[in-house]
Amino acid sequence: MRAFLAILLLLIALPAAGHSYRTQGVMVGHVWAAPTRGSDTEVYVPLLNTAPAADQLVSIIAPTAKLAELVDGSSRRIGAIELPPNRPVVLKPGGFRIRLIGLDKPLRVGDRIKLTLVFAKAGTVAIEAHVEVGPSHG
Ligand SMILES: [Cu+2]
Repeated sequence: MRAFLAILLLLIALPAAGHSYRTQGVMVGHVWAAPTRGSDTEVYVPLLNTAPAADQLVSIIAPTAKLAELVDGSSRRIGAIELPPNRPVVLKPGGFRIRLIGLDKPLRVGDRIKLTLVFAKAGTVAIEAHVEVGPSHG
């Protein structure tokens, strides 16, 4: 519960931090990705569905990768990540997350990656992931 509140407060505070996004019904917090080993990476982000009904993250458009997919905590590809109403869902290392395969160039700390998140109901939102060894905030 404490983590829940912390994340919720963080998401509310994030617009002031200047690196967050909002689409109709979903708030998107600090987006980050690990520097590459090989040509793949993972992308992590807190999401909060502010709509009254459940939604889903269904896909990612990543122009600089051959393949972008959603995976679960066992690294298995999944079709969607559930977003219950008003409950933060944090894509993080070892949990649900985004995997980018076949990047067109190596990612170094400080680089940015443009992505578009596609939600079942909330539509799409263009975002930019910061390449970091760990989240610089959020
Ligand atoms: Cu940020």
